[in-house]
Amino acid sequence: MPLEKVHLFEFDGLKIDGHSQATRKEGDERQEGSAGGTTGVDMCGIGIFVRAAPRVWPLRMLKGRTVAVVVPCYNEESQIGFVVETMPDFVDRIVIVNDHSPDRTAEVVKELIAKDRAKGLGKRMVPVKVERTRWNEAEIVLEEESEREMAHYVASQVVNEQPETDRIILINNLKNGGVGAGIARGYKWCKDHAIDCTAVMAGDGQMDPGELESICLPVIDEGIDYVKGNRLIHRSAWLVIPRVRFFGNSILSILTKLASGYWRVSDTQTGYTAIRLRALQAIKLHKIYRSYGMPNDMLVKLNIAQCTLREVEIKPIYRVGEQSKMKVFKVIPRVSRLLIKSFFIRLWRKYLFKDFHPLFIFYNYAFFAGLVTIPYAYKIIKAFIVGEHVNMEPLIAFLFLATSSFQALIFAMWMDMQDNERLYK
Ligand SMILES: Nc1nc2c(ncn2[C@@H]2O[C@H](COP(=O)(O)OP(=O)(O)OP(=O)(O)O)[C@@H](O)[C@H]2O)c(=O)[nH]1
Ligand SMILES: [Mg+2]
Repeated sequence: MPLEKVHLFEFDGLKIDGHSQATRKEGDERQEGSAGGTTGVDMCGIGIFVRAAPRVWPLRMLKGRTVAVVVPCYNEESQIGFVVETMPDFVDRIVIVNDHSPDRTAEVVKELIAKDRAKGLGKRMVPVKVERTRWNEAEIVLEEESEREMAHYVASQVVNEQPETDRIILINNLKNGGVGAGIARGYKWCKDHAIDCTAVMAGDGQMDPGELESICLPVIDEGIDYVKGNRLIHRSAWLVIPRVRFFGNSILSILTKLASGYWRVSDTQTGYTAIRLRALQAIKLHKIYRSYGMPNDMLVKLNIAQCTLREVEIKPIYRVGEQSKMKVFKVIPRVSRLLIKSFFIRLWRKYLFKDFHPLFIFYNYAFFAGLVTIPYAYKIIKAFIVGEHVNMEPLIAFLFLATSSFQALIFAMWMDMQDNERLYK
């Protein structure tokens, strides 16, 4: 902690700080800090005090933009220290969401906060509020709605005593909400503080901090709305990723292409991402799926909001002391159900209510005709098995419905791909 010389003059027992405000330069870092402790000796009434002034770090930023990293944690007492200590310097805030872990995660993070605070304070960051003017009723309404939505998040509390200046923010959920709920809460903090680029890194140390910059830069430099890592395109993927996870991830990636409309996306299960403020504001954060299907659900929501997407190659990292909490065989059917539902939500919201597109008709006809085909198919197969004569009528109906349904499906997918091409950057 740097020492600052402060001259004190005593007049009738009244001490006056001789460090004149007028001598402070505009933007002087110290203006942001709270008063530090005073040490030293006051000799004979006129003394020289040496006050330990807390150092205030300017915002670190990446190319002049604020960056925060949300870290969801559940029972990560052994890993979180490493994740925080290796966080790149340009990160302005590390928002750790501890999801009611029964282990010492919260205590470990509190120790990290104290240790970090001893190095100096972060520049003040407070929630950004809209000031009412004649023309911004719309922004005010949105801000009020965002405050009301707080009731829909898992109840939580910000633990920091100095949340405005601490670089590490600890949010404790009062009950376990799941990884998606944890990230959503971290996103909310970043949205309220108008962070330009918000990344997500797991608390289990499976993400290389050296890759954070390449994940954040497209958001900052090119204004891409959402950037996600992709481990499956890394040449070591097949060798490093455990087989069950590789196949599970591949199945969910295929379903996510269909559901989300980002047809070129893969490795949908990675959590290493960065999002632009505009995109955080475009989706309802409290509605994000609360468990492991969160990255998939996020892609669907982003697509409906017409957000652009970029994938960046990252390394798969396993066996670094992490303990996965994911039960793959439970997660796959759950996320698959979510994705089927999400597909229809996207279809109706994006291609009927928000903006009409003929692919809405093609998809719906394909499904309708496909359903009507089933009884005819059943009749024909049954007749075939028992050796009965098949009437012409069901045969023609079956052929017509099956072919047109298949053709409509192909057309719909094709149009869907074309329409979404512009969002994949
Ligand atoms: N907030 C919150 N975080 C969780 C929860 N479960 C897991 N996490 C965190 O989410 C991150 C990823 O969880 P993992 O279970 O390792 O899942 P994964 O890394 O996607 O998958 P693996 O390939 O199995 O490691 C870690 O930082 C966990 O601490 C939870 O219930 N709530
Ligand atoms: Mg993990």
